Amino acid sequence: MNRRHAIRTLSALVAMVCFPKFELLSKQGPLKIHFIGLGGAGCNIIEHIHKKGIKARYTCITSPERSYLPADIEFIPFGPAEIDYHTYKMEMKDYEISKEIQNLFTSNLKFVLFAGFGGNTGTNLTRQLAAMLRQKNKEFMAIYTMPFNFEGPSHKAFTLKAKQAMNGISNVHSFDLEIIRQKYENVTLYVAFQKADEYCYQLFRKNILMQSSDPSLIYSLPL
Ligand SMILES: Nc1nc2c(ncn2[C@@H]2O[C@H](COP(=O)(O)OP(=O)(O)OP(=O)(O)O)[C@@H](O)[C@H]2O)c(=O)[nH]1
Ligand SMILES: [Mg+2]
Repeated sequence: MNRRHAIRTLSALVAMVCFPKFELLSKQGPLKIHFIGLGGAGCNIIEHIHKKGIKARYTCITSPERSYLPADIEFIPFGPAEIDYHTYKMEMKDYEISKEIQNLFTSNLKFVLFAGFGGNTGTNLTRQLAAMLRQKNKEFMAIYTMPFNFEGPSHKAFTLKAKQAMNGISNVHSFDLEIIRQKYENVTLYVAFQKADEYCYQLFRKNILMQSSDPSLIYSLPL
């Protein structure tokens, strides 16, 4: 732990001891954070975070439409609504970013992008948007999962290429789904993905708490 980190951790501890929790909670407005899910998996991750009751801005960018989303998760359709697995090809490509998506990034919130790497939408959008946000000097973080080995070598190769393309960008964190498989051997895929969504949240939480100078943030981000 470096000195800066130690001071932040200490301030957070002092705040926890000195201020009654209810006092801090009652003063809290929405966080200055915009969670953005890219592709199917990315949107599952932000839905998981939303269920924790964290007040922030949420946007889901995927296809097909998710008509059941809570009113405060904005939906932007993007990518194929249906996939033909016989002809599906993963490829590094630059999408045309619509005005609607570009307009999301005009605010001064901190953008947190989530995706599961493995499909075209989430993988390519994360790579493109991270590069765009860096170029615009926006505050952001990107968190994505790397696919299970059983998804096949072409998934691995494609996602590694995208990962390498983001190598020079700081504040990008990935999590390998194989860790879930090794840790929880006998769970269904549904449960494994739920665990993965939680890991992504924890990765975000750990990093934002390390970077933030606001010790009360710890109360807004449940464990
Ligand atoms: N964390 C998490 N990962 C998932 C989930 N579902 C799928 N994945 C992983 O995410 C990868 C990408 O899947 P999707 O998000 O459905 O793909 P996409 O980005 O929508 O891409 P398209 O093929 O263009 O629709 C998969 O290869 C899986 O490894 C999920 O619910 N949670
Ligand atoms: Mg999709």
